[in-house]
Amino acid sequence: MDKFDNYIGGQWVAADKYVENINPSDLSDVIGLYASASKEQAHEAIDAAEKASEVWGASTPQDRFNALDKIATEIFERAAELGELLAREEGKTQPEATGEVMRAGQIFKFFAGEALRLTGELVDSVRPEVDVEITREPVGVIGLITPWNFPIAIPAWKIAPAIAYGNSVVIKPAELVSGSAWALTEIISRAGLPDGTVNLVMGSGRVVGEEIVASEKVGAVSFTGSVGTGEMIRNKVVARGGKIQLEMGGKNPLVVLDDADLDTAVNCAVQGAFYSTGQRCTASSRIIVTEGIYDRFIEKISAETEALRVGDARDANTQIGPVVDEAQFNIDMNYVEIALKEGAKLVCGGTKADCGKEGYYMKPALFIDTTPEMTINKEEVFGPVASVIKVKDYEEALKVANDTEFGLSSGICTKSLKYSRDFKRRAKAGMVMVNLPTAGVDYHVPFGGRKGSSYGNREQGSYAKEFYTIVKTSYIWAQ
Ligand code: UN1
Repeated sequence: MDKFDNYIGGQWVAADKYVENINPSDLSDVIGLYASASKEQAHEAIDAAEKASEVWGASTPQDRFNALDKIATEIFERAAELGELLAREEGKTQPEATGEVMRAGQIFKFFAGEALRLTGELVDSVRPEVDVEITREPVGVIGLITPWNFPIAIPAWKIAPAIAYGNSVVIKPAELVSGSAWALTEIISRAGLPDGTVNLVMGSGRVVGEEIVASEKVGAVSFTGSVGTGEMIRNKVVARGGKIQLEMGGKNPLVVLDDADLDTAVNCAVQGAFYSTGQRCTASSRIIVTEGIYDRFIEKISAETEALRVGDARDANTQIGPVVDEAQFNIDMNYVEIALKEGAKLVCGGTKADCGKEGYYMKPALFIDTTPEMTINKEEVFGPVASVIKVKDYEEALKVANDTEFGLSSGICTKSLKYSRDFKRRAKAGMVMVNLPTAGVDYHVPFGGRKGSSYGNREQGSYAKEFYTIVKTSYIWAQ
């Protein structure tokens, strides 16, 4: 069995412990043994990053462009192979996985360009003969803690801006998907960065994550994951004066109005709710439908959900891959039970699917006759489970859409310019989608939410520099 080590200070370093990376489509398939770092290794990585930040922080925009561009080029060249690895370890379908790899490449290309475009400002002082310069500097060492549902794109959208703006990085990927992070790091290791600029420390949150969060040497922490962990991290990092950026859950509404194109609306709902097995913080988990289209909508979405082909992530016929692991599978099933107990009507799915091999296969679950107060409409499931809420009109739909602790992505299907414009303005979310699924975002524009979904600066696009740089104001008297 192949063993995969951590990458610290420009060296591959063995660990005392390794964990199996198991394919959720076929539990007999072990992808490899991946290092599980000790606290000491996490420390070494932070020290290496601190040392490297002096060197890389002084690099030129050309150095930064060259490294990022080289990484992107190799990601594109190896997209099919990396996509297969991703599908195998995480369970999203091969086209989704390859698409995600391409997204990672595009992100590195985008930030290669951004490295060349970092500008400052020159302002006249209020005092005579004095100029004021506003410039951006690297933060120093950035700690990155990434989730299992986007094993390569999320590491990419945190690593790429970090190094484009001259920082060094310690990344701890989710243990379930170490393979993609390891492969990305291996590509990065050949990009000409100074030793220690990017360090990979695979391992548990309790060991590695805690060291990153606690270390005074880590100037900023960017985290994507659950609300509970995010809030704990925020409290610790803020208490020691560090910068923090959190992307957490969602309970994203998709509003369908009477005048919506039925095919578009059903397509948005099915894609948004069930693709990537519903394991996206941008998933459309609350489908809010006005009464004039309700019956036609339910008939069509039920038929389409029922027809979705669940199977092995790497089988070309599969539309919905397995749930990522046993723990998540049990969580999903538990939510199905709770919804049934609270009186929601299950119109399809919600049971284990038999796909001929041992894996965490679940038939996408669609509930109707649900009310906004039900648990299923309050808590994030993070699985192939969606619920429909019937409302009278647009105003009620908007009220229900905003009635949530989260605020990441909010969608509406309508042909009305009036309602789409109003929704865009009044939706309490970081992102609004009109006639598009709530999930599936571009790579060159800001990403993030409000309320319980996000905290701190936006990720991605040129807005990423707010988090990955520090502003300096210099006063110069031409004496
Ligand atoms: C997308 O919908 O394209 O963890 C991206 C997540 C998000 C990314 C969603 N941070 O699901």
